Amino acid sequence: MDARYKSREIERRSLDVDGLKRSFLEWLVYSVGKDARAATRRDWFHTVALAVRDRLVDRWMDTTRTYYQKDAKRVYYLSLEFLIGRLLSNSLANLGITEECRKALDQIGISLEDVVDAEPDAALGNGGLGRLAACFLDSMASEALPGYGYGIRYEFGLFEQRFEHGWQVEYPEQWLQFGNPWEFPRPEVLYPVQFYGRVEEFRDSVGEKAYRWVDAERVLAMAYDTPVVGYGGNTINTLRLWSARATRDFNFGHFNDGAYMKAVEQKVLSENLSRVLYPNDATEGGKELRLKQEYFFTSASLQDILRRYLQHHTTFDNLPDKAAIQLNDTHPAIGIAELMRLLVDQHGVVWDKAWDITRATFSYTNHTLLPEALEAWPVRMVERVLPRHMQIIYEINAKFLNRSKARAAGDNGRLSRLSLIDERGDRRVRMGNLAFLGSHKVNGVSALHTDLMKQTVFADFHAEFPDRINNKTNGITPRRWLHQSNPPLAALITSRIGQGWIKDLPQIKALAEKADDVVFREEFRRAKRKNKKRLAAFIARQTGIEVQVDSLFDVQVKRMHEYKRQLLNILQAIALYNEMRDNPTIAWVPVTKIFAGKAAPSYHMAKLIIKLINDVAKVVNHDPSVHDNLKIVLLPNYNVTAAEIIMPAADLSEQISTAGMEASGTGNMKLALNGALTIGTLDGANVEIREHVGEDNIFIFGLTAEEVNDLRASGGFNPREVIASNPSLKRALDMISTGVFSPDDPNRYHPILQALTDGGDHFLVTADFAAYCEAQEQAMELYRDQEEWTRKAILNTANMGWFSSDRTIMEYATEIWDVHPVKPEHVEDGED
Ligand code: KOT
Repeated sequence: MDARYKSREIERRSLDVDGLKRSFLEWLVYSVGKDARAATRRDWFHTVALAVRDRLVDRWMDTTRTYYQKDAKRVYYLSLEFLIGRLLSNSLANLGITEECRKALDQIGISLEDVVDAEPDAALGNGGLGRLAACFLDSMASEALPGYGYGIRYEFGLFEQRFEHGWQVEYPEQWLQFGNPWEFPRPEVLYPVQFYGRVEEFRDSVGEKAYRWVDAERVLAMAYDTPVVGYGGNTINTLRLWSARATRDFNFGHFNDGAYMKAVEQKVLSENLSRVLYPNDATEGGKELRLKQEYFFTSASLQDILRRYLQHHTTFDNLPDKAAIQLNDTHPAIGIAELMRLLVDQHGVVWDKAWDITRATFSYTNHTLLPEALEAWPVRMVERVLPRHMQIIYEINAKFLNRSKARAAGDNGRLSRLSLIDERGDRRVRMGNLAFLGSHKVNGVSALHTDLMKQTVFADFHAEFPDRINNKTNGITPRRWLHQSNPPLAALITSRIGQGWIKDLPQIKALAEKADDVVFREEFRRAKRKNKKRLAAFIARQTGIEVQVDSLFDVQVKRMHEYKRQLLNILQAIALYNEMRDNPTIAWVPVTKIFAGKAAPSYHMAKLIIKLINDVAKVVNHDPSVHDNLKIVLLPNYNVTAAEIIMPAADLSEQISTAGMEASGTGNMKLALNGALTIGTLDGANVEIREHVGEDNIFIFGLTAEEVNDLRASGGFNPREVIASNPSLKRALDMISTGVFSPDDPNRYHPILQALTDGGDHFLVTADFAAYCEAQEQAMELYRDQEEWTRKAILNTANMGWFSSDRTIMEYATEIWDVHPVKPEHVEDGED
């Protein structure tokens, strides 16, 4: 190798300031093709990202080679969503070169923050489920686990949300518009995925009945790899996302005029498969393209997994010892039928053996009990799109129901509930039942949610397989959600207890004793104040609203959904507004209510709630009689990047879902870790947060899941009576219904009022209103005593160690996957 080339190679890996600086200048000119004077912020982002990427490629390859050479058991996390956000600061922090990079850029006259801010936010997910997948990738790499993420490389991520006249309007999110420096296209990693066609029966070589799928349409799945840097930069795992490509038939065919245009149209249509992320959170659309997306990425991933396995093995007997496949909800559950198809039809494995292998390989995480989110595909659609899979599902079902018949003697209801086919109305395939049956372990995402799974949707399956359901309470990565997003608090913590907490979050417990230290409290408050100033500036930039930094920042950020009850929050805001106007002489605790969240484009009620919040904000924020003691802000386009600014600045964390409806929540964890006090119901992981932070350091209110269940079952709940007996609630609702907030259209909020009254108030907003207001008053009272508030805030941060996704992921690794940490070695050859 020539010496110049070699020295450049070494330079590419240099982690010091000079090496970084030289690299930046070289990348800017030779790859981005710009001169330093002409370079835009975006050019600098691409430059820095490419230079940083150079510094992880070697270790990435070492990691992959080590897994290969050791034939390590891998875990494959199949998820239709990965809500990653930005990667530059994350990569710098995990490689430990943030300060070196900052200095190198300073010397060129560029600010690192500006560069970081030029990165688009990769929003390949809707909310909690997708963000959890991203936290898990970080934790798997940080724990040196051989973990791969598999998903779809959507060209358009979750829509961009803007408000026009207070209404949500959706715009396409074009995150790939200017290229993505983190991804490596792998045009050679290409798998065919089939749709439609029919199944042919034939006799195999030993005269047994066999099946083949013929006359199908084909699409190719092409891989794009993104390195996933673990903390410390030693393990660098892979996120492999599939993009749809038309088959080569198109490229090589020759056509007459008409056929040519048709063929091009066909190409565009088949490549639409990976065009756009479905924007529904916890609702199921039932659209054919969605089913095709699910099968597309699952099939490509399974083909890739088997290809990797076959590099070391000749039979499939050991597949479960070498591969664990985790289904992130039922979206990839068709993979159970697909693995059966690949094993039986393509590799000649006998059915019973294939079934044992399949069940031992798969496990399934359930993320919601909401009936509208449980996937159930029309049988007629599955028959048409995936005819062989429909047969396989029937076969699995027949064998299972036959076996269960004996035990279900006399209970036909039980058998029909266990069936993979819902025979009521148009027949449907129950993907949850398929996922359950085809997995050796099934988990919920918080203790309460797992219990409810056993009692409700999976009660019959639980009776049949009592060891299958287990709990894995969610977690969040402390790297992104404290170390990276909250520099003032991270620095304070490290100054007192060292930096061990970044990798081992339970160490943060050592802060608990400092809650009584007045100096520490002062510093903790100062860190919070800095973050609040940053958020106030962000709010001013995004909305033009000026907020008081020293007001109580009361934060509810999450998808807009009736069960999450943003409505309860805004009703309390109206009640507080009225009290402030009625009692102008009281020294009110100034409050800033901060909301953010997207509504699914077809979810009219959620969109109407957005409009209501914006309408109430307009009235309240301009009313001089409240003396700026109350401000209401609805930030547009909530995403991971916005969350990184909001979470560190919150005083109060709103986790107020109808008990029993939020599977876990993870925003609740991010906020508490950053020192916000929770006001919440006993729902999802709030229950466990209370146990860890202590009941004196959290505001719990409202009906429990059991009470909700009983109240609904009794049929005796009458929201009109509740409203009539609560003057402050009645007044708030009257103001809405008489057009105080919508003078241009007084009837605008009729659907909301209707839902809360004649509609029966399914989400029990009115039932919890009084208890919620009381809890809010307690919070405001406590906030007057800044020393006591800070003490509790510190105790929240100190007691959140258990909620690290490192803990969650190690529980999956030991209790479900049986995968173990593998430390990468510098090895020379091998392949993936
Ligand atoms: C379900 C179907 C389609 C799209 C999204 C979902 C979904 C999302 N189901 N649950 N979630 C959220 O997952 C988070 C991570 O486990 C939970 O914390 C949260 O409570 C769920 O709502």
